[in-house]
Amino acid sequence: AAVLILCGAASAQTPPLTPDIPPKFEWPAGQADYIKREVMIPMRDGVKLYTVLVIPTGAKAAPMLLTRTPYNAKKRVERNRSPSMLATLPQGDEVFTADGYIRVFQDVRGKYKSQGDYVVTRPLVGPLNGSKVDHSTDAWDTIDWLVKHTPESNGKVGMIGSSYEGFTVVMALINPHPALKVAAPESPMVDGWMGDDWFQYGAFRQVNLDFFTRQMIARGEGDPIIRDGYDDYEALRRAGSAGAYAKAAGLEQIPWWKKVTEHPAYDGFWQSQALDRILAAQPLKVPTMWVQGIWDQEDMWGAVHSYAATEPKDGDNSRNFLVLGPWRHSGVNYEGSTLGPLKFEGDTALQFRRDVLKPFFDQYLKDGAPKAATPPVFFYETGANRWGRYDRWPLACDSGCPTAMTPLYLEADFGLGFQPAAEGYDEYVSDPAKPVPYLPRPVRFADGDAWRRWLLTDQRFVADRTDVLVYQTAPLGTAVRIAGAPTVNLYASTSGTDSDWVVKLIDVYPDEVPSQPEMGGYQLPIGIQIFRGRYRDSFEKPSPIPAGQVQAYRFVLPNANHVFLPGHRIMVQIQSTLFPLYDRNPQKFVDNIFFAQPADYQKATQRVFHGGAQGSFISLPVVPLK
Ligand code: PG9
Repeated sequence: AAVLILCGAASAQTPPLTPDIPPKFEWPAGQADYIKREVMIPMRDGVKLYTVLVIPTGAKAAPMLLTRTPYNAKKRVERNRSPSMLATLPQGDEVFTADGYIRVFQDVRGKYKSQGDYVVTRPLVGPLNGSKVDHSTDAWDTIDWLVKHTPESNGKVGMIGSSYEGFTVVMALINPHPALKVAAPESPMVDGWMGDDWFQYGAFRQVNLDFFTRQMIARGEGDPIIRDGYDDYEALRRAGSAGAYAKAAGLEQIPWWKKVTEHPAYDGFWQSQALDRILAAQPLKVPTMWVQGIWDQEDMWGAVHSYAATEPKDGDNSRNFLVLGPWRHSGVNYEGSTLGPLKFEGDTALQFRRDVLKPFFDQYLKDGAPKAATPPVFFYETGANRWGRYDRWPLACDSGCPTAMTPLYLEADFGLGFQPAAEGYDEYVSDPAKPVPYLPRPVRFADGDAWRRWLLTDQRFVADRTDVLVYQTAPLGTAVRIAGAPTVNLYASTSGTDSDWVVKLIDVYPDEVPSQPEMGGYQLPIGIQIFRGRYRDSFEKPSPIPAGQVQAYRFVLPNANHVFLPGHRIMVQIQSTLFPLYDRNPQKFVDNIFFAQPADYQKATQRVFHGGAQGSFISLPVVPLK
């Protein structure tokens, strides 16, 4: 009987060599709580843009939330493959998804499933764009189509997005469609030369080199640059100039690379694309919340400068709002209870999205929603670890603010203080062959975690280098609060004819921090800025630095709302390289640094002056403690 049973079982079994890939597989039709509608929306020039709407089942008179992206709309609505709308949409959308919003993502023209040509941050119709279409018209045409073809909606649209997606939000604010009721550009790319993505005050951001190939060698997802070594510091140092590295990597085939290298200075190409300048010239029609991370490692310029540009036209504080949270780039859309070594009071990103952003959007998008109690400025107070609500920003500045700036002087013997110092200088040799790294080596651009927290790196890893000057106060007896943009007033000379200057404002923790022992002595950057010296008199027309002559360099550090607590010290570090994040200045004036030759790179003796009429100081936006 046993034998019979075995034979019977064997005949019903799947033969062992049956191919394991079935000719056809169908997922069970689950009970999704949403429908996905994929459409091709026609633009005014006939080009159709791929758009995906995620609509809650049974939605009626629902508001629409639109993001226009170069990063694959289809993937943006597939965080998980799930019948749950909450699981399928991005984490940051949770507050909207849970409340019945229709979510819309669209591929910008030329990327992924959209038709047309891709032009990186395509300029507005005008001198740089002879066509009839740009992101402003594409947003207009999209919104027009959405309100006419989405019966589940109430005909009201909000736009949101970070970084490049934030740029497309800003573009939609220029001549906006009347159905665009509210907007939140998050870390928007606004001025690619001054401080967003491509350059910072003229220093080129090599960290973006992979973006060229990832984004521009294919309509879909491209690949990063091929590496011939583990350490990007070494690879880029060996290559020499950014141009030499890019040439070896094949980037000369990419028109955007050529455009960037043809415009190393702040000429008309960059000036006419700077969206904060364009916004300043027209009234803001749509209520807009400008959002940014305090330690945003990619787009430190866009949100605060756009807010500042539009604020004069918003006398009654009804349209222009500013938010800065303790986040990395785009961190607003993720979990925000820690950043690097810092721990906050709860999930600051969720607090913002739930308590400020969502009621703000509801007010303009949901029929009959109450007016939100939106603070004109919502800015996390680092150090004190709490949110601050303000009527204006900044609270201290050179003119027109409630409080004037306070000079913090570099002193002899590497001191730093609020009293003018004795005259003198300190010097170091900056050697392009041994540039100061921005992260402990090995440096790998592909290391996303390191990149996301680099702006909070403990600066002790370079503080003892002979090419880094370090000035600090005594431990503070009372807290010092700053609320605005610290401004560097550097008086320095170089033995070369060109030079970069990197200035860091740092909060030095006490030697012992019992609640978090690893923070003992930590040198926490509050702001780091690089300035390319050839632009000291004109961003548009660079000029050689006269060797050995003291020059004034004035530039702005990122906005801060920070409390240096009692027992902490304020520190300033000065150096001339920040590598390989930024390309190296050869320290000899050449026509175009992108193409500097190996022989152009030379050591230079740098002198930083303190005291007297040419004494360096930082203008600090010190404000009274609450
Ligand atoms: N910071 C990225 C970027 C924006 C615009 C141009 C190039 C890069 C981004 O995160 O989208």
